[in-house]
Amino acid sequence: MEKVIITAAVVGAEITKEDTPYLPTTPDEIAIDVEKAAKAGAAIVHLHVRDKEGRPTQDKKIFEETIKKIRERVDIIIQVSTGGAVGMTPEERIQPVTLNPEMATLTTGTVNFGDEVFLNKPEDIRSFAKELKKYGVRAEFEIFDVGMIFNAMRLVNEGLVEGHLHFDFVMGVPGGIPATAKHLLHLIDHLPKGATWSVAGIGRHQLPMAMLALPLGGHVRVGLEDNIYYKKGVLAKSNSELVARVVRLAEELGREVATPKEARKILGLTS
Ligand code: KMH
Ligand code: ZN
Repeated sequence: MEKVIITAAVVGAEITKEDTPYLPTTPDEIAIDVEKAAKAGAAIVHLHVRDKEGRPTQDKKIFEETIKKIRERVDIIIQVSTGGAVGMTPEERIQPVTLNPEMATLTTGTVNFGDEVFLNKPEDIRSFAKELKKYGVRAEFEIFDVGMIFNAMRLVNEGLVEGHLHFDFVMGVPGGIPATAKHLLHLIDHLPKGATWSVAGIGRHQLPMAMLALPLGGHVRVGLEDNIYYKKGVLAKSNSELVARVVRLAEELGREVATPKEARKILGLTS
């Protein structure tokens, strides 16, 4: 089986330091945390940033500073978020793509997000896809429900997304697809041939979904963006702790963990 790519979603837009003191929020904190996660086995960092007050922002300068600090410390594939936070405008959200990161997320549909709405209009999805193409940034489709796979394929059929196709199933968001084995198999079933996939289980679903992905040949996303607990009632003390657990599970199941270089090959990021 292919080596497993572990993505560390280290910050996100929703969790605060009040929720967990272990959340990195400044560029320095994020860079230190990413280095630890990379050393633990993460090949990709899914990156959000925060302003000085710790609020989510898509500010290009803060992304630039954070990416620079990460790159000074460690080699890891940088995947910027274009999702940002609920309520941000498309213009705000797309900013980090202009920094030419290797990857960026691309959510291909609107989804209820708890009591809020994560809005992704068809026209905005197309315009995001065009920007990614323009800057040579590889998309990771963020799939919050099964219809979003078909929306992604429309972009491919329209020529707006080219090259290797990689999907991340975000499962267990209240309003999105529930995090169950049956739903995971259903999502995998609808992928185009040759595509790769990872799964990000939200909250208490993070560990079981990661465990399911490993024998199924999928890749895994973990991190404080999606889940702040190591186990019930016990906060994870760092993103690296969550990554290290997946590495141990992968080893037990006979799946080797991909380095960033190997992940680039799997994802077609290198020629
Ligand atoms: N914060 C969520 C509303 C992404 O990064 O692309 C969107 C999100 C997805 O986190
Ligand atoms: Zn995100």
